[in-house]
Amino acid sequence: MESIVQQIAAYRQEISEYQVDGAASLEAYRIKFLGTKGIVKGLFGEMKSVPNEQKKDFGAILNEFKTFAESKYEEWKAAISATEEKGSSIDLTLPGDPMPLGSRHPISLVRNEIVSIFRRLGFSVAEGPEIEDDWHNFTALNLPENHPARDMQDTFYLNQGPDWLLRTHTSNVQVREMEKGKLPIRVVCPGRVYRNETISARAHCFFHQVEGLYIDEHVSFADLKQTLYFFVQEMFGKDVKVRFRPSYFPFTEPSAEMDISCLLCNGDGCNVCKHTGWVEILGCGMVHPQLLENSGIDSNKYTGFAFGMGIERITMLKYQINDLRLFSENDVRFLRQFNAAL
Ligand code: 2NL
Repeated sequence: MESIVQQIAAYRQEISEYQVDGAASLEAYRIKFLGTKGIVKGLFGEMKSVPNEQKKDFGAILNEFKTFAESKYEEWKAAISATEEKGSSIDLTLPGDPMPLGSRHPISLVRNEIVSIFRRLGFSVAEGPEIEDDWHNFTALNLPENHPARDMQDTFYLNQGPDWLLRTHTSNVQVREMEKGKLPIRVVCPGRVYRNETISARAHCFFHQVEGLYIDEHVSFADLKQTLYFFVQEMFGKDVKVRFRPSYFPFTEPSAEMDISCLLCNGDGCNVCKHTGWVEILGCGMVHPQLLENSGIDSNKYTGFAFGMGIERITMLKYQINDLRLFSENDVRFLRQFNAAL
């Protein structure tokens, strides 16, 4: 009997050190110790070989061991079912946590709208560098050496030297298109431009433009007018009226500015149109022959028109925004007011 009692003590030690980490190891434990051919059953079988006077003491030791082995089993089983219950308590049918969604910036919305109108007319989109050299920003565009736009006061020059600057318009992209020498050209060029201005409600050191360029044989001022008239009708509605006023740009000849009838007062006169009934929305003209020649295009064979508009200006008209600074302050109370679509 001594040796069996020692054996039980060893089993007790084994159970104390037993690692149960899930249903499989728990079942292995049950089979080994509590199963019909298990250790506890086996020990009870030893009862018959124990002398009668020791049976009572042995029976007590055995019962105590059996209770220990069974209570361990119940303990582990409860722990496992508790973790399983926790797992299955996740309700997979509950709606998920909402993902915070931003909204598109009004400048992006209006730029996309402008670009998509011109795409429908067969224009494609071209982009180019914001850091530009003097040739592509000024010289190729017929801006003479002494032109005020070239002044340090108006243009951001880079420390690298007088040849490098932040573009003052997106015309640099169109110059690069012309230099590629592939004709006809029909592009719109959206992008950010920079001017050295004191920041106020009406001016900023950077803003956004869409410029357009169409060069082919027989392109006329009538094409220019009809293209821009179509654009205005798509952008502002069929009831909007347009008018062209003569103007001057070094890169176009003849040049014009286009007004639309005021959207706010319908032409009757208000603050936005300064009581004229008209608001200016873009500049345009026939590409100056010198520009074509600068890029190696035969100006006797080809003609073209070009235009440029400020996206901020169009956005302010469309959404009745009265301060340019709102576009770059990133105040979510302002930005949230615009549709996330598009
Ligand atoms: C305005 C006026 C304009 C252009 C931009 C242009 C570009 C090339 C050739 C000829 Cl490469 N013209 N661009 C022409 C007329 C007016 O912009 O008021 N923009 C905000």
